[in-house]
Order: sequence, then C-alpha cells, then structure tokens
Amino acid sequence: MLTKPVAPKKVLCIHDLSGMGRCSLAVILPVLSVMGLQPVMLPTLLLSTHTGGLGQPARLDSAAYCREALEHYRALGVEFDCIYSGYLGGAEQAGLVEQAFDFWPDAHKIVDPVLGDDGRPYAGVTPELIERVRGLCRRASLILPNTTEAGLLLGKDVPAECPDDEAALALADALTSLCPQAIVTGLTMGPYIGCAGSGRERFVLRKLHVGRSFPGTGDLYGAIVAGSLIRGNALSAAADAAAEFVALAIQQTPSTEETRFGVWFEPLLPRLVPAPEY
Ligand code: PXL
Repeated sequence: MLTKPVAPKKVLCIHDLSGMGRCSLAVILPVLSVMGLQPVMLPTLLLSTHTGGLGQPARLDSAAYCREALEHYRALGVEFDCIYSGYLGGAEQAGLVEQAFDFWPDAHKIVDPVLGDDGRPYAGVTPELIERVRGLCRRASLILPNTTEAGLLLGKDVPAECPDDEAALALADALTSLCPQAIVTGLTMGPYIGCAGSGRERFVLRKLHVGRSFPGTGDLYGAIVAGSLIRGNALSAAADAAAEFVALAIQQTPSTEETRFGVWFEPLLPRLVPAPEY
C-alpha cells in the first residue's frame, strides 16, 4: 500500500546570499531541498562573494526586506519546524533572528554563530556583534560554533588543537553554559579533524584530516545537521552524516583547485536524498 505524501517540513534559513564562493544560502538551500525539506530563505545580505579572500564583495543590505518578509510569513499563518541562522551583516541584523524566534517560539532553533575561523574573527565582526550572537545562542536549542567562534563566545583563547576526547568534551561542556545543546567543530585531533557535542547528547566524532580548508564547509556541515535532525535523526547521527559528507566533498575537490571557491559538493548531493519509504 502506498503511504500518503507528507508535506516537507519548513526550515527558515536566516543567512547571507553570496553569489559565488559556495557558502551560506548557496549551499544551504540545495542541501535542505535534496534532503526532502522546504528551505524558506531570508537573505540578510546580498554579496557577490563571501568575505574570505576574494576581494571586496558587492554588497546590498536586505534587513528592511527581511523584516517585511517575516511579517508577511506570519500574516500568512506559516509555521516553521526549524529556524536556522548563520552569517549576519552586522549587530543590528541579530534583531531579525530575535524577531523570528518571537514569531515562532515552538520552532527548533539552530544558531550557527558565524563569527570567525582559523583563530581570527571575520572582517567586520565587532564586539557588539559577538554580544548579540551570544544572546541568540542563549535562546537557541542547538549551537554550532567552530573553535574560533567558541573562543569568541566564551571570551577566552580556545586552541584548535585538541589532545584527546576529554579536552574536546570539556570545550563542548563549557558551551552548554550558553545553550542546552552544543556541537563544537573544527577540532584538530592528531591526524583527524573532529567535532564534539555536549548537552542532551554527548559525543566525539573524528574523520581523517585531508589537510586543506575551504570557506563554506561550516555551512555545509550546519545544513546537513539541521536537515538530518529535522528529519528525526539523533543529533550524533546528524553530526556524523554531516562530517562524513564534508570530508568527502573536500576529498572530491581537486587539489589543483583554488580553495577560495569552495568545495565541489554539487555532484555529491544525490547522497543526501533520503531512502524511499514504502
Ligand atoms: O561560511 C561562512 C561565511 C558565510 N557568509 C559569508 C562569509 C563567510 C565566511 O567567510 O564571508 C559572507
């Protein structure tokens, strides 16, 4: 007997839209769609590229549009299963995420505190933005900082190098002072790159470190965690699926390619299609 079609769950994605460079909405939307979810995009900012080494991008702030769009979705009576936020074009844009949290308090709230990488804050990240993002983390159900962002949020130096599982878990534990569930990513664990979760689920995962780092892999990771979680998987399974996909996407990107243009994830998208239900 055929099962009745179920409406795809809706994820409100509050991130920038960068035309090139494979980051933010440009990777989040295809990933969530192939996972069988309906991404609803709220592009906080239009950029020609990300801010990680491709020169000064063309930039259009769309916060005023986003405020109207949120009001419109609320007036339509739309319900979101998940609100997933990431890169913000300034401290005041945190207000858009707060507004969405106020409008849909029952949604699962995933905050990727996109603030920096490789031990440095991204261009334009101010102490005020860090404070506002910390406030978003306090209202979230799940946060996904890398080690640099964990340091900025906790207000202390956090080395990417992690000697053992205990150290990885201690860092994830520290982040639960901000949010009931945290996953810290980008942990260097000898020849591996890993992530650690703490809160309702406590785990450490590692994949062989391929050695190159790319912009946008945090967004790829976050989108798969969000999609897998909203499809009903355990957080550790969601994190494992995300880490596996990102590792594969890095491996599939020729070493002759410029890292600034991101990973070649497109040919791998079919792997994210859920198995058919009979
Ligand atoms: O992947 C994180 C990210 C998202 N959006 C923009 C960025 C970056 C990282 O550099 O610049 C615009």
